Amino acid sequence: MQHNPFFQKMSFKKEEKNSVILNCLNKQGIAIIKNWINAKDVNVLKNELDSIEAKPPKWVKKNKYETGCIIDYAPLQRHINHELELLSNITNVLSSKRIKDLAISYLGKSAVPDRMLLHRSESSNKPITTWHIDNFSTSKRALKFFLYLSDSDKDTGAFSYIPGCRDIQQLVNRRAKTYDDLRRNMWSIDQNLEHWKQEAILQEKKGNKKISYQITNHLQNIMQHVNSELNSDDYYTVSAKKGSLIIFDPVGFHRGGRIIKGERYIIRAHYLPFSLKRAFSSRNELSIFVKRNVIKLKAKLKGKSIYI
Ligand SMILES: O=C(O)CCC(=O)C(=O)O
Ligand SMILES: [Fe+2]
Repeated sequence: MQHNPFFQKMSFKKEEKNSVILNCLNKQGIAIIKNWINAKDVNVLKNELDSIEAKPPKWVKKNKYETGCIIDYAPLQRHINHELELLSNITNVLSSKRIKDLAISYLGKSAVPDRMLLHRSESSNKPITTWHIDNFSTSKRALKFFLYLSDSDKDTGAFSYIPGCRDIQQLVNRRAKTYDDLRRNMWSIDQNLEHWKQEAILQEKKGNKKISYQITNHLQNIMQHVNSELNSDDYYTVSAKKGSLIIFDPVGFHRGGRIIKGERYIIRAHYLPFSLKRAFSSRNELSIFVKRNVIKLKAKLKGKSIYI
């Protein structure tokens, strides 16, 4: 299974040094690691996904779609609910020391595995997602670890990613005043490429010819392959065998492909810099954990004993 030749230079063996992988992530926003886990371990994780889908505990969020299912949980929930044996294989693989080290080197010391998602998709004439970027309410940065549990190519829903967008998109994201603005006006590729055009003009006016040229050049390359959110060729498709790990910065345009036959199994972890704001505001169970402890502490200060 061969993916687009330009992804070859972003593909590594597991033995590769972290510094080389990070260098690629910083330049391209994506790195692909072949054989991250072997076929036997893939089956263990796939069975874990199937059994949790069949009988999910209350603390996981199960989103059932016409075309499959996403199980979504914050790893800390297992601790809070004293159910450490559940999802232990998937959680361990997605929060291994190596993955944490890579996330910390890329995002800084405060990086934490915010959520884990287990995703089974069935065949459909719609793609799994349209072309988009991800925005987060409490963080400008994130890193995702996406592990294929089935072989994926253009006909089986492979993930697609446009390398080299990070710095331009971060520049463009500064145009948004609020998170709501980002979410509403800077999510799809169509919305964002319009912002890219305006940014190129603005940079030209400011005399930043080099940046303006870089934006226009990248924009033209992208538009040769992507016509709209739904319509593109397979130039940016990351075909890879089961057991491959894709690490990507979601500020670069990406999408889940169309599944013509069979099913796609993937699991992924979202690493974000930990922020207190997020701990208090998000639907992440971490917030419950922090809130509980703050309530306990306040009660203690007032001399009350409290159990929550
Ligand atoms: O399922 C896919 O291939 C795309 C997922 C995605 O958009 C994401 O992980 O941010
Ligand atoms: Fe996404």
